[in-house]
Amino acid sequence: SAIIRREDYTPFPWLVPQVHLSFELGVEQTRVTSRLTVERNPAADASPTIRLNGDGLKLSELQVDGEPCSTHAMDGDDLVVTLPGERHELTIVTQIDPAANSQLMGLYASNGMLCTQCEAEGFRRITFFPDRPDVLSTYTVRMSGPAAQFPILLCNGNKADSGGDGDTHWAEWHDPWPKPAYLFALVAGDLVARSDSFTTTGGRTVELNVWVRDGDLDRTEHAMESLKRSMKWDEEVFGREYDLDLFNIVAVSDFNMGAMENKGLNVFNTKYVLADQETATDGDFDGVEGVIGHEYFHNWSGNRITCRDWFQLSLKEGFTVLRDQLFSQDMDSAPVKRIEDVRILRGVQFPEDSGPLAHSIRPDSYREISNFYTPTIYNKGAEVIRMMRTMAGEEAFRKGTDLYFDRHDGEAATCEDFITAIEDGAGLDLRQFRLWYSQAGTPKVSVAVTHDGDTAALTFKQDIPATPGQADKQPMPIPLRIALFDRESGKHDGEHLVMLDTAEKEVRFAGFAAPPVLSINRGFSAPVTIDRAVSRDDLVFLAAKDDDPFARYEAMQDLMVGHLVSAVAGEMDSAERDAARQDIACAFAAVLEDDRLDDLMRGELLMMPSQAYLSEQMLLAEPGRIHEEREALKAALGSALESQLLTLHKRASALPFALDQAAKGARKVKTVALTYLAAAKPDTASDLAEKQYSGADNMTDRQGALMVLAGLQSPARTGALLDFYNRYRDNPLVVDKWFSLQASSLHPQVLQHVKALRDHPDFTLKNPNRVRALYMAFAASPHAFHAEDGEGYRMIADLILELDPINAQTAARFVTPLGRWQRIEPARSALMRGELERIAEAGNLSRDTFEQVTRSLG
Ligand code: HT7
Ligand code: ZN
Repeated sequence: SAIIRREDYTPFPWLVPQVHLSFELGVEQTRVTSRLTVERNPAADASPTIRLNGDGLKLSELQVDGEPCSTHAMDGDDLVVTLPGERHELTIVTQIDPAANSQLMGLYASNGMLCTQCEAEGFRRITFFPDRPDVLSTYTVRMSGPAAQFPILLCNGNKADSGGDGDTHWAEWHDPWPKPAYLFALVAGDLVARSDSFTTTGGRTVELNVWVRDGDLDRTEHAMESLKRSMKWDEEVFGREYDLDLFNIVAVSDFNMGAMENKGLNVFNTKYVLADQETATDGDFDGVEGVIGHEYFHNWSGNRITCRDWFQLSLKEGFTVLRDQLFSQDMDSAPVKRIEDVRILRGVQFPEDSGPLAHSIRPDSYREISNFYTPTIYNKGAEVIRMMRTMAGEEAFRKGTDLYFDRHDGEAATCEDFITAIEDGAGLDLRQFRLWYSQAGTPKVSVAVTHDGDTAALTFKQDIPATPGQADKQPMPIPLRIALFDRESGKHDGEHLVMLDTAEKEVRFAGFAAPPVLSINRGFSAPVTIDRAVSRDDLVFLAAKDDDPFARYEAMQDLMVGHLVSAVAGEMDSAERDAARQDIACAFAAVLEDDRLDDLMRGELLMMPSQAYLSEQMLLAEPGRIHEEREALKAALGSALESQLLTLHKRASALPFALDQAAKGARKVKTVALTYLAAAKPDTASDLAEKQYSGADNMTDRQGALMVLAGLQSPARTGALLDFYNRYRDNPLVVDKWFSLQASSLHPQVLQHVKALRDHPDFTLKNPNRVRALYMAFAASPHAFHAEDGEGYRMIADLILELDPINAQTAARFVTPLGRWQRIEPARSALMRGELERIAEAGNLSRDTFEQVTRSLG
């Protein structure tokens, strides 16, 4: 398959101002009649032909200006029509089979309903069309079908008309806002809605609906409230109002990603709509709020201004992730949200940036665009724009985004357009900063502190590692928020923003009679790793005293990471190990006792660095050793702090259920306490977890307890798992949790459990949520996925081969864990590479999986 390059972009030679679509809907056969008005594009080179993309389509009829066409040819899957004049009308008829569409791209059937997913290139599976984001059209859509099977007919925009004759009914929809084909959507099915309304500052009353299957309605309140909060927040914080009279959200259970921002008709994975106390954890509630916000915010950052081409994907995704992160910060605990976002970035994006799939946030080439919906485009993309905000300040940044929205409204824009608007509106010089868009790799910043007389000097160095296709890098501007603490008073006299924009830099600060303690990258102001020689004493100091919550969290993490990395490397004798563990236990004790902390933050400070993050700190990871040392540290802390952890668990258990931060925090620390106790005192923890499980009146407590039990070899384990399944067997999202908990557990027999679960009657390769629930959880499990004999790797490779013909997008995502082979010790590395080679040799691979496997092999 061909490589598509950013530098080859040319505008499309034709404009398609109007599209009329007519769908005669059926689950096994849908007939699509498309009427396109096409005009020559004055801004492009003229062409005698128009290329209409198709993917697996059969042409039933083609007319040009009402006459059968004889001047067309197929070029692969595309339809190429020769057109003599300036303006024509094309009529195209295709027949498709939604029930056979297991890829879940284009028009597909899910649970008896019909829905679409068109981003990035799904529209070409419905009808022949210039399926590229820079072709914007106004859509009028007629849908007709059996009224009993599809009582609800939804499409983008506003409903213009509807009617019926006998058993068949129809609806006509019109979307006044020109849009690219990837934002097209329709839904037909037997659905019910929670309805509400929102009045914009401009006085427009918007009808809001959340559509779900009958029986799920009482789990939609949180989604609706989140939507209303999002609409209000975007008006207040970014000055963006909604622009239609209707906003529909539909939940579907078969979906490749989280949700999709189709104009006026967002389609969501049920996982990000349905939530109630009994079946959703606090994390699930937060996920619903975040994704509802994200898709809603796309109405401006994505729909009103879209992308010129798919290389600009981060223009809408990076910016919208930043917007949803800021929204959730404002709705919930800002410091905790920031810590969670950094944890995701470092757990997922940093490994991508240091592996064979590393790419810049504006890539130069791809084979399959679906492979570029990555943590780099999304999360690093958000961090890059967040740095602009840090450098500009909030007010000036808002001037920049206002200018961007004004200047490019209605356009298909580029990242360059965004940067220029921020430069002009916020008054920044971003010439050198543009390197963040073109250079991949996580910069490493080293810093040393020296002290002479009354002056402290900080010496910085930056180094950006080589990544595939980019051997040499240039220094980038790195905004580092820092503070220098006086050891005596435990205070600092103000924060500084250091711009590290050269390979090396020295910055001096006067007024320090003694060497200060450096707090660096506060708030995680730049997506970099910090390398510095820092004493455990200084980390303990910062862990207790730093007034920046992220920096305090970071000090706790560094304390544990420092110890674990040395322990894994075998650099510590037992006395040194004891001393390190004691320091960490002291820092934990301080956090447990600090009554100025809320429990949400306390939970973060007590969180152990993840296996993925620890592996990232080592040149060649030894998964087994990291896992052992991590568990040993947990056990040591559980032992040293047993009584405090028990007290914490008891105190937190006394709080009744509520969705406020205090109650959420209490639930969080309860399970954190259990995990440490489980490592140290499995019997005590098993009893406590069993009680927490059976007494739970909410899913957070129940799932937390079950997670702990699932990892123990205790007699209570089987009973609790069985009870959980029987309680929730009719709720697919909770059954997903049941699969995940077992696949990610600390139990030594996880491999066998996963094999058995693969044969469970509720397992299916057709539902991405279920596949991810079992196998993504498994691929993240250190001891099972990385089993020494390679069985875990073999299982993931087998899954990829079996899933690829069914759902290539989902299959390709499982290549990533095997792609870590270059960063693992030699024996496992060879086994992982061997599995990648086995996949590569299989033949008949999808473009998605082929691209990921070849890139991963390097
Ligand atoms: N913009 C949406 C992307 C998306 C997607 C991409 C490929 C295949 C399936 C997909 N479903 C949704 C989601 C978002 O970022 O908002
Ligand atoms: Zn998005």
